Amino acid sequence: MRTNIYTTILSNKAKNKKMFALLIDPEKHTEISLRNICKLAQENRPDFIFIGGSQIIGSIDNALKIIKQETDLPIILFPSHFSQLSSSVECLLYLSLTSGRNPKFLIEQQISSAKYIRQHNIEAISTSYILIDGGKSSAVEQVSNTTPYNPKSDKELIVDTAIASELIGFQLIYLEAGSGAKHPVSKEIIEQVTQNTKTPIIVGGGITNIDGFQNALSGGADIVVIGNHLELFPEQLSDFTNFINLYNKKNEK
Ligand code: 1GP
Repeated sequence: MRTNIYTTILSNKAKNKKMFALLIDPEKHTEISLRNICKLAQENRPDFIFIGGSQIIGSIDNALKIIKQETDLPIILFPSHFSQLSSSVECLLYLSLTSGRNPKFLIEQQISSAKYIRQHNIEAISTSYILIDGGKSSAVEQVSNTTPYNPKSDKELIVDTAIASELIGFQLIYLEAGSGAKHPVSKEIIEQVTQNTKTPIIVGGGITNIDGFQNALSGGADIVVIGNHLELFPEQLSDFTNFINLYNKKNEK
């Protein structure tokens, strides 16, 4: 194992240190804008760079090379499809779409990629990926052909899915409102999940301001992911990193 990012996540959670992941979708960048966001990341130091996107066709190796030239931050592949796997990746979220009932995204893709992950010694962090309707049809929904959970009528189901994920042994639970969601996952849902589980929780989708960021953190998210908003306004990265640093100073054990 070249890296052990999961150990870092667990030790941060034990200290109540919240984490922030900048999501980079290489398809949405030119080389110049990719270098720019990575330089900002290197200066402002979110905890992780997630790399992923639903429209990626072909190899992510070039984007990875650029990211690694500009920053030494840990990079985690957040694949929408396991064909995006690359031997240049050191860690990935090994996602199962547990809100959906499509075997392809529950276990089949994982089986197809298992040997490759083993052979290339990639750290795979098993992640229960729970898609919650964010008010806009998401790419995940379309690609996986599954229905997201309803944030109002499926609250119990969301919590039960999170508990089941923990019982099964998933290492992370990702509460996802979908890329560019109109409504991020509510604080109430995050609270209900975190009150019923001990597994580290990732929250993402549709977070565009400090209020949304704070809601996710105070609801109990361990890692908050922002993609779209920082693609549009990369200069705001420091607002989020400054905020989480202060938040952690006040709350860290
Ligand atoms: C999407 O959770 C991530 O899969 C982040 O979403 O791009 O809306 O921030 P945004």
